[in-house]
Amino acid sequence: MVLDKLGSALRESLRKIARAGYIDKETLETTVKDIQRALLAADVNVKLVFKISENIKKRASDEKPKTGLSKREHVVNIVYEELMSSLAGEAGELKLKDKGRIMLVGLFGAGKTTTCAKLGKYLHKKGLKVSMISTDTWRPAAYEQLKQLGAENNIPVFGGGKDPVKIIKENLDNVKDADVVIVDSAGRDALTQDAEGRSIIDKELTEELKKINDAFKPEEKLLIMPADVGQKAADQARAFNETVGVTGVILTKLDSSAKGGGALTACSTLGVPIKFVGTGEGVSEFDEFNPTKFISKLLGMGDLETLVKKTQEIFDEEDQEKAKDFVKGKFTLKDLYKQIQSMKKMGPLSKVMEMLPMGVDIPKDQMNMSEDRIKRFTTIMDSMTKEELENPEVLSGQRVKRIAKGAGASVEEVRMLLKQYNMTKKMMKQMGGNKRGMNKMMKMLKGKIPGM
Ligand SMILES: Nc1nc2c(ncn2[C@@H]2O[C@H](COP(=O)(O)OP(=O)(O)OP(=O)(O)O)[C@@H](O)[C@H]2O)c(=O)[nH]1
Ligand SMILES: [Mg+2]
Repeated sequence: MVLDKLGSALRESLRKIARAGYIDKETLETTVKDIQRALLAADVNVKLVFKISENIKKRASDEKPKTGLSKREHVVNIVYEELMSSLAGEAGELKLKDKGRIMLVGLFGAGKTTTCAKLGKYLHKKGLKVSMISTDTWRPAAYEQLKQLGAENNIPVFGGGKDPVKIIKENLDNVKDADVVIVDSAGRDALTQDAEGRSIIDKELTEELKKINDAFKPEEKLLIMPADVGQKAADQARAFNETVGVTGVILTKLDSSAKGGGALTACSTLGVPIKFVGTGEGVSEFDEFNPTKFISKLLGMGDLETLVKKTQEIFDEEDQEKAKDFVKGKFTLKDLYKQIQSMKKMGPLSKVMEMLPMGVDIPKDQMNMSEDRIKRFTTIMDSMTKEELENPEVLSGQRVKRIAKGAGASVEEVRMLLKQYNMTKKMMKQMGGNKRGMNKMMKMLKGKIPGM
């Protein structure tokens, strides 16, 4: 993913600073060059890259470290601040009235329909009553696509017909009880050009969006843009803004593009707030965009808040106690079993790990527990006794054989599970040993989870 590449390159340059005994001019030059290279590879505008590097160099040599900060921390902090101000833009929250209305706009395949469902689910989870209307009469089966996504997430979807404005008008009554209504609109292939060579939206779509805007009167008009549009993001934002007055952007496909820096900086330069980001095809792969968190994560400073929030949503009270033991490395196979189930809900383990602070380096292959393997492990654990689950130490060779037989698995597989268990335990202990990160995490957990 874009941010993987950019992130690891940036983290590597910061690590170099951290390793350097003393920061001289040469170290600074090399670091700035590394950062430049990373930003350019992520499609960040050349001029902006130049500005960022000049600022870092100038500030690092002119400014004195703040009290309590070492020279190294000072430089890391400057890098962070410079990236924050030029890369991340404003934090964007939804600004909705009592009866919130949101309209999604964007070009073909940008991810409007998927995002409609993602946003619907996000608001639904906040306890709001959500309804969706599909006004896309352009793409065949657009209404059915949204209806299906809605049904999977218990959100009513309305639509059907040939005239978008009529669809809105006919369904206003159906959605009158909803707290928030989201409209999914039609797209077009690409921007066209006007007589002066400016990129504009196709005339027909312009008319259509304007009419929907007038009939629906949404407070939020969100432009859905895939991260891989790169520098063209600026044109898109301007063109849609001229048509309906864009109030924010949802950047999609941040998982699959190597060039997300272009779209990010374009929004930041234009001052259009990015409100959410899409990070996968799944309906849950959707996050609020918070610049501080975003840049912290990119630089490997750990996105603890998000992790805590996700953890909170998933663990019930009993599990919260367990979670405390879990991160201390104190847990049995039974807990692993439970954790595996919870992790499945949280998303891939690798994503969870990305949110942890820098310094917890876990080899990628240790995280990649595939769905299949999780299923196999679950079956194996199902054929263990309560005693064995609670005290894995009692597992003798003979017991392992019995379990394998009971689960229709090989002895190898059972051993693999035990290895995974020991590895996870060790990993958690290591994390517990990473005092700074851990303390920070526990502190945050204490504040957020009752009883901790
Ligand atoms: N990897 C990834 N894929 C996404 C994301 N968001 C959407 N997609 C995929 O992008 C494709 C297009 O998504 P849609 O939601 O149909 O796009 P749309 O803007 O409604 O497209 P039209 O209705 O044709 O204009 C689908 O295959 C989605 O699964 C994302 O955040 N990450
Ligand atoms: Mg669509």
